[in-house]
Amino acid sequence: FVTAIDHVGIAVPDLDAAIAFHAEHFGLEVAHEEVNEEQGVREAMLRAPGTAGTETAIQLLAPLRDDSAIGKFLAKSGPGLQQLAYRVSDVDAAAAALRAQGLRLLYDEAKRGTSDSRVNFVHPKDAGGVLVELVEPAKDGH
Ligand code: CMX
Repeated sequence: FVTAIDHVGIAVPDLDAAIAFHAEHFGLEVAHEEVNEEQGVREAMLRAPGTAGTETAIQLLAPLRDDSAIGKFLAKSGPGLQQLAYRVSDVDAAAAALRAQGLRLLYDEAKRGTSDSRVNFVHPKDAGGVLVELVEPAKDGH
């Protein structure tokens, strides 16, 4: 059910500084930026220049609050890779299939992710130490 590697997420303390770093050293461009209050993040999706928009993105995640997932990750592990996100066509079906295989999903119901996508997560302890996000893009292709 995985159709692509959607993005790799990096926890950062300062979003603007991280955007500038990735532009200066790697030439990555900001394709999208938003605040997700429920997830407690300010985030940006970065892409290589000239790519159409469906290639794997780098997601920079900065905490809005210390008690958010990213705030806690930074306090415990410091800045760095926080998640790997697979694109799926149906997040509910993907979550159900993984649950049936005995993996723990973080949410009973999918939540809102970047650009009105629907997301769920596999617990990192059930996925080889990697927080795996499942992303079903919004139907209107946001
Ligand atoms: N990657 C790998 N391991 C991780 C991890 C991560 N991102 N986050 C936590 N862990 C590990 C911890 O180190 C801990 O390991 P030990 O028990 O060996 O010390 C274990 O998982 C459990 O951690 P915890 O402290 O009990 O749980 P947390 O309160 O840190 O929560 C998690 C962990 C995954 C449940 C939480 O980060 C979460 O709900 N994540 C999903 C939401 C999210 O990441 N939102 C931000 C991004 C939003 C977006 O992508 O749009």
